[in-house]
Amino acid sequence: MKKDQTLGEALRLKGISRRGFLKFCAATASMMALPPAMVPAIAEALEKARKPSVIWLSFQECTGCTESLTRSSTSTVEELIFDTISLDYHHTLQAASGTGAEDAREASMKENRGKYVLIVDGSIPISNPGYSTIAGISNEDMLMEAAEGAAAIVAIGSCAAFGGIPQARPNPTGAVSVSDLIKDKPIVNVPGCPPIPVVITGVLTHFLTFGLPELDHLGRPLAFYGNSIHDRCYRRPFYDKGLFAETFDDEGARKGWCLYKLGCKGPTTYNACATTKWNDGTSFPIEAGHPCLGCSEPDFWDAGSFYQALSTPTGDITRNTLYAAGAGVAAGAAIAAVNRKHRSSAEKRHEKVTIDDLEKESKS
Ligand code: FSX
Repeated sequence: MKKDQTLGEALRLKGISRRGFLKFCAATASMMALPPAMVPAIAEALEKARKPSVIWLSFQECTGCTESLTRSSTSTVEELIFDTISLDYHHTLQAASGTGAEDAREASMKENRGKYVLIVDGSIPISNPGYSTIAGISNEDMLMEAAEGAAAIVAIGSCAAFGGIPQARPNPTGAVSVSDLIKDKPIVNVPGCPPIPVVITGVLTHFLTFGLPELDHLGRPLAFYGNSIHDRCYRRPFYDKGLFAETFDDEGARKGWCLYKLGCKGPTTYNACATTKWNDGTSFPIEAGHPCLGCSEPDFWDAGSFYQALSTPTGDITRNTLYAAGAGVAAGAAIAAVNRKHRSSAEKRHEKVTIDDLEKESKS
């Protein structure tokens, strides 16, 4: 894609049909919790968008976030849109290495000053600058320099968003999150260990079309983190009826009952796993029979045993009190009420619109 080419032009050159494009816009609207009436506006904004420069820095992490993004089994319009950003620096994906790669980063920061999107994955060690360096530059120095000229920062993964596993007790490197260090730039947190690929591309798409998305109190886009896993879980009716698996091989487990008593953190975890799922919408951990670990919440690694039922879960006091009083139908209903307050516009994601409607609308 040429620098001055719009995204619409680039997608047409790649052979994406108008129908395929509108289908993607409809899915994007639904994913971003925007009403169907916004689809033509998304299509128009994407048509005209020019590729932004993106600088991606990886610090203390396992590369799971990049693996998540690149492990899509089929070629999708989301991937093509991701192709059409200018990924000017990503030390796992770039072809350049050594001084060539660092020169490209410096040149891109200079050329796109004030306009580039900075994506960060991994936490930043501040106990000793030598714990993690790239090209001899400490993670902290590289972050501060790159953040200064960025239009916005996206902290991908729980490590960048909240400190993640590197920050788990005893936190030997003094790991901190991006927002612990940067206070004067818009930061979007996209936690998860790793985050869902379509959530990463959804956030970038939102930025391309309408700028920064609406965020929750932890800086997460409400469109993806506005509901708890529990609220959208297909096993939820069993919870409401008090039907629980007690072990991994009992009758309840075989019948697909609720995993709450096996330690599921779904009630206190906000993410889109139960709706977007993983591996191109194939499944998610709870569907595979494993409790949610709560990986998109702060301190998930230290929050308690993964296999012990929540009794005093993290989260607001109302939920803690309810769980202390015992789980059941009444608690489930009350938790749902608490969660509803958290949701805001995310409710609108399930409104439906057909592709034929959109084609008609775009022609009129
Ligand atoms: Fe952390 Fe990501 Fe977990 Fe790993 O980059 S969120 S350890 S999946 O790789 O940062």
